[in-house]
Amino acid sequence: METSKYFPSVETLDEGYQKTFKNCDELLPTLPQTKGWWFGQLFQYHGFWISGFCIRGSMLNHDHFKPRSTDIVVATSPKCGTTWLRALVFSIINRASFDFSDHPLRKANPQDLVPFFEKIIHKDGSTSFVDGIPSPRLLSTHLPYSLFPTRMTDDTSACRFVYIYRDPKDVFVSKWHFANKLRPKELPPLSLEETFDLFCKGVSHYGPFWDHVLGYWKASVESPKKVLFLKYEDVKKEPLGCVRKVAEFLGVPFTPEEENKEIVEQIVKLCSFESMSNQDVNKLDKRYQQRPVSNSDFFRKGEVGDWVNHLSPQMAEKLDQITEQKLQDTGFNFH
Ligand code: PAP
Repeated sequence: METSKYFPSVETLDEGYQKTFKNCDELLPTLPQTKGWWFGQLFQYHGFWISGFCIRGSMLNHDHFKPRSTDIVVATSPKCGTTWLRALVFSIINRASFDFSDHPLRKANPQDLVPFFEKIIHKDGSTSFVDGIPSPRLLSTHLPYSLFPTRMTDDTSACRFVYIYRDPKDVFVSKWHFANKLRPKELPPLSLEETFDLFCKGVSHYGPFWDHVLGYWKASVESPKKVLFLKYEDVKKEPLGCVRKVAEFLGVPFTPEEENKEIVEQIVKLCSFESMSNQDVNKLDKRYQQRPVSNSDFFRKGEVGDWVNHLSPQMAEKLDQITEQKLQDTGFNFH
């Protein structure tokens, strides 16, 4: 795997970490593999298609991460509103610390304020970086709920997950655009049709999409104090109500004084697509950052229902049918 690019040499790590690295290196070649939509391979790990790097992140989490009761995890399947939810949760939790006119979200992309868990857990080759983040830690993940250790998911642990999902037709379209932006120039663009087939078969980063959503939905039903389950379309329609709901869930409801000062309204405005996509930091191109992805790649249209501009009626019907089949007898309904 791509060890040397990201880590100090494995031999310099503590024995426990070396063991996890070795286990991962031995496991990956035994798993079913396929090409990712942009670069790298995806491996089928516990039913989900995940990169080798993020599988190792998940294994480090299992073996070494020490959760705190104050941890807040922003969880999503990719392209369901990760950037938006990171911004909302960050501004809700830190609302007393910053002035809205000079807010960190005006100077940093949400991924720098709410770091990507399965990536930063490798930083320095051990969990030391993530262990050093002061409480309350805000982390973001695409990992399915079933991949978290019970010490994070059982009722004795107080860490919380805020999850957002979205109409799979819009998710697919957003993911397809993103994949084509990220694909190396020497590769041909991904056609809508071939990518659509992959998505329908569940072969996409952290797919199958439906299994990801269902995992968090079940957890939210079983443990409503641990997992809050939101829908992108609802946040679009009722942003104020959703922000209040998140704040209550996180144990920091808005006070009457804050309501009088219209703090909820200011959070919604600051985190809106219009405001965020117009911040200079979010217009940055990857050539000016040491990243494979530009900040601007996370802002495309931010609309509900853009799928009508891309999918044929047959494609839309097929995705709706898959959704219906996947949800049959689960008690969950996307609408
Ligand atoms: P990630 O999971 O890879 O981090 P994520 O942020 O979920 O990406 O997806 C980007 C999508 O969220 C884009 O959707 P689109 O392609 O349909 O346009 C992006 O435009 C949208 N998005 C980003 N920021 C916001 C926001 N503040 N409000 C609403 N939608 C947003």
